[in-house]
Amino acid sequence: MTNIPISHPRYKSLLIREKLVRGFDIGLVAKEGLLAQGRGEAFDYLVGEKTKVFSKNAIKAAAAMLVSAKSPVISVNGNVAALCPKEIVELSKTLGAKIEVNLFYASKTRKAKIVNVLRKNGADKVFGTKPSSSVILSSLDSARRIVDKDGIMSADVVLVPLEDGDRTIALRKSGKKVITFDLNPLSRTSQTANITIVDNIVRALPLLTKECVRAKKKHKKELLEKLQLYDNKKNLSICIEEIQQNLLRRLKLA
Ligand code: PTJ
Repeated sequence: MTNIPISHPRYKSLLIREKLVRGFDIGLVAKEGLLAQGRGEAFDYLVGEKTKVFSKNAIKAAAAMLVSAKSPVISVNGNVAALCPKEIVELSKTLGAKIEVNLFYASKTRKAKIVNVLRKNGADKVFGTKPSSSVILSSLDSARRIVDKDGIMSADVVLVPLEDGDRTIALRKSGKKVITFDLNPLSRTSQTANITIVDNIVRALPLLTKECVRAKKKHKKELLEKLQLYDNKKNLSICIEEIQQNLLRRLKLA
């Protein structure tokens, strides 16, 4: 692993990049996953590489939705497995949620490695590996259409971090609620999910778990009221406006 000096102004961002590169080297991450990380980094730069108020609002709404869910499922891909396997397992244990591995660039070997890393980090069971449990999610042509009948197919709420737009739409069409982490507020996933957390998953996932611990102590009625007040489109507009303001400030400084 490259030695990144702690004094580097973008030390944290470079560490995240290194995690991805290592994930690629050990076979967790698809080549295309490195490109996805680059896209994420660009947007992270634009939002200021911090958890903003709009991210915190989405995290609170996501916690309310996950804690109120009957059967929440967390979908894991290569990038997520490389960036935050321990944190994913922690969230699943906090919620009693299932974890399913679901890949866009399907590969049996990569799937097995991802399952392995999740198990090493404490996951008891990982769905999405048994061909006898596989079913097809309709309205979707990519490999992501193959889901587990006892995992994603049985879920009422699905957390799909770093996702491609097609599946979010297909999941919504099948009646499921979708929560995502996506640094790009303009992506189709961001625009079509019920709740979009525009933040780096590395920063925001531990915050979501903390918020779920808090939400579990609240009455369901209070959580549902909070959810009704949350407006994803409005929250995304606030995020886009903030990016615009950041850029305008730069223009004035130049
Ligand atoms: O492991 P696989 O085969 O399932 O493939 C996973 C990737 C991520 C390659 C696949 O889902 C893909 O191609 O995704 P996209 O369409 O590139 O979308 C990924 C989204 O995640 C983009 O909008 C990025 O901005 C965003 N993103 C990337 N890194 C992060 C992120 N969002 C939050 N935190 C990040 N660290």
